[in-house]
Amino acid sequence: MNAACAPRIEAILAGDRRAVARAITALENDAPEAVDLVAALGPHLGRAHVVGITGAPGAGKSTLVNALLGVWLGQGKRVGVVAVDPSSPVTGGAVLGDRIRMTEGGAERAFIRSLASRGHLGGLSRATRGAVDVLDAAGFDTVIVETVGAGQSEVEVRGVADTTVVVCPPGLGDDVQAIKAGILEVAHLLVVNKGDSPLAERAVRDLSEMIAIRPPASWRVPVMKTTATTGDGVEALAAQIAAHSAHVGQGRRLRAHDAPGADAVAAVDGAITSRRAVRRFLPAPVARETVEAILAVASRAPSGTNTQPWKVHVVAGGAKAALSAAILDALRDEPGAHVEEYAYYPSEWVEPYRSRRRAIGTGLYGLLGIAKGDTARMRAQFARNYVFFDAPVGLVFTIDRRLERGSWLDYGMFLQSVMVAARARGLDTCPQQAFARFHRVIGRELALPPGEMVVVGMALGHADPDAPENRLATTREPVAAFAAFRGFE
Ligand SMILES: Nc1nc2c(ncn2[C@@H]2O[C@H](COP(=O)(O)OP(=O)(O)OP(=O)(O)O)[C@@H](O)[C@H]2O)c(=O)[nH]1
Ligand SMILES: Cc1cc2nc3c(=O)[nH]c(=O)nc-3n(C[C@H](O)[C@H](O)[C@H](O)COP(=O)(O)O)c2cc1C
Ligand SMILES: [Mg+2]
Repeated sequence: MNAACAPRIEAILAGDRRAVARAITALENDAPEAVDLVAALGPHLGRAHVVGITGAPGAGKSTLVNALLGVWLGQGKRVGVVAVDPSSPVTGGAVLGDRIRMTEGGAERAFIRSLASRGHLGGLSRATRGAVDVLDAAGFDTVIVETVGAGQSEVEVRGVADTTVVVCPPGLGDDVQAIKAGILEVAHLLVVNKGDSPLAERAVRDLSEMIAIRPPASWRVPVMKTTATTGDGVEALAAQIAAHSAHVGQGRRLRAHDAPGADAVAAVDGAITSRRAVRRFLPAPVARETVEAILAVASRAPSGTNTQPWKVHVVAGGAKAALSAAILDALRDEPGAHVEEYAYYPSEWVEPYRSRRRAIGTGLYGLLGIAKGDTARMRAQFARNYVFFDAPVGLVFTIDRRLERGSWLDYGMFLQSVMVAARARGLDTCPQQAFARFHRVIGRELALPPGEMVVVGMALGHADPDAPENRLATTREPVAAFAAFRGFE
């Protein structure tokens, strides 16, 4: 966790509604602090019982959520609700929370929040899980998550919830097979809502038959009937949800490895897209075991005929300080005497690369308030590379010089894997080609055998969230600009 998070975490843990709302907004917007926030909440999770309510559009999910909210608030519970991709105003579904005012003190004990789908892969799933975590940490006894059960989202809710309730409309008709394929897999409870419909009884029968032919399991999925609009069957549903909660115990969702699909997408994409080159770190240390775990994961990167061309020299504490000092001495005393062994950049810049490269320089110096032409400050900023931007851990990557260009391809994959594995652990990095220039100094300080060539350095640690240089937002070309598709349609 980074230090700046601490007061916010305290406020969330204390149940401060504004802190809760703000944290969820940060998650929804995929704000940079979101990753740290989620990581910091980790130790405080697992007390709430999380109930996922999913099912076809218009099945009556929101009406049912309102009814359940009424039941639980009536029992004196604190209840949070997260509605994912809620009904558009056009379809005019039930308004979440319109029952709260009917409960004494309900307004203080309920917290309702909608999350809009943003379209970026895995983002909604991540935001949903994060919002649930925030409410869990804030001390809500029960957290309800409403999602529309189309495509992947049932799977999503299963990973987020302890208990998943699938709401079916009556009149299942020929859809039964389709429902069987998708829904039964995720449901802990099946509910036929709109029990006031003449078709409801038939739907309950059909679903019960399906359940009956399933192989025996420790939890047999009950099929229930509710009329959410009148409240019929809702207390019985609440009782069954409680029974399931008792069956699985606290925090099932945190142990749920049975539905990796959408969760994995969110986790992997999150680790990749939240990575950025961090250029100021907090002093907070990183344990050797953590670095070893990251390198072990990264070593699963592919390489041609499994050649594994990477070699890593990890420095911290005195070793890191000594390396930094030696390079800074060389930079000061003999700046012209050190050049790369391999060309990283072309000797002459052409478009569009020149402009992209310039944007990074301009952006960084702009954030730091370094004026154009202020070469002294630019140099000083550049020199910060050699203290690994204050990171507690520095890595120097080397390669056997007998290897060819193909191995450098492998090397890139390894480097990215290191950075992504770091991100997955809430850590930040900066890959640093700047070190290649000082390969002679590095070779001397680290006693590298002559056959090892310095590829890059890398800073590893916890980003300083308040540092202007860490606010550099880099852009990417859209897929259409760099990928050509043929033969689709
Ligand atoms: N007759 C009857 N109507 C119901 C019942 N439950 C919900 N409805 C109605 O069904 C419509 C849709 O209800 P919602 O609760 O908005 O359904 P939803 O599943 O949340 O819908 P989306 O969020 O748009 O997917 C509303 O007009 C509700 O009043 C019920 O038990 N009986
Ligand atoms: C191999 C490699 C070497 C890099 N070397 C440096 C470096 O020496 N110093 C530095 O500040 N940034 C360095 N960067 C960071 C890039 O400037 C940065 O990745 C790029 O601007 C995109 O920004 P982002 O990583 O924040 O998305 C390097 C990146 C890579 C991949
Ligand atoms: Mg709804």
